[in-house]
Amino acid sequence: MSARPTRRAFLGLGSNLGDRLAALERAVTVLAERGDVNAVSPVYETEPLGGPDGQGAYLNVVVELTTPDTARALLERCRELEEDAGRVRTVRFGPRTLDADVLLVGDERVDEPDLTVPHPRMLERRFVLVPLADLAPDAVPAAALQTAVGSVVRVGTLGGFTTSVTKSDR
Ligand code: A4P
Ligand code: MG
Repeated sequence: MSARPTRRAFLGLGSNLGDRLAALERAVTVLAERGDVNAVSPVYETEPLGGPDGQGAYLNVVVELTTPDTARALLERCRELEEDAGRVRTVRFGPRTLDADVLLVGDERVDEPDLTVPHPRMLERRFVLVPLADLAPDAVPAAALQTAVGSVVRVGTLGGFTTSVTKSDR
């Protein structure tokens, strides 16, 4: 019997309520319990896109996994992370303790009512593309990086999961 093949997958995590850094740290720690976390991007403070006026800035990271999980299984893990963070869904794009999105899962494509992969809005969002490019430059078209919107500022790294990437230091 052979093990299921693993693929490179990327999840986007964001928080703009409460202790934002602690929420991201906790989510990465929970993800890492499965042993398939490969790398975590630097942490970026990012301008909120969409949702009500006046919401606070987000902290965002992208997490890379090498995993046998399907996109659907990863959506389930994202939902568990959001529940663990005590997220209550109110307004679409509204403030949240944790938003966890499935960005890419190898070359898997899903187009279902509750799951679209690659994530349908990722190419428009600098808060996704900049940290994704830190981990996987080949996954980010240069043209998209130029046209994507929203300011992002690198503010640090998550302890214990620092990547060796130095690109965004320049
Ligand atoms: N869903 C479909 N495809 C996916 C996918 N690839 N990954 C469904 C995750 N979820 C996916 O999401 C609604 C439903 O989308 C889920 O139940 C799932 O079945 P939600 O998280 O409940 O609601 P939401 O997040 O308010 O809406 P949505 O459309 O998912 O928004 P996004 O795209 O997640 O954007 N600005 C900054 N700076 N940083 C952020 O992190 N995040 C958002 C949320 C908006 N603005 C932001 C940030
Ligand atoms: Mg979401």
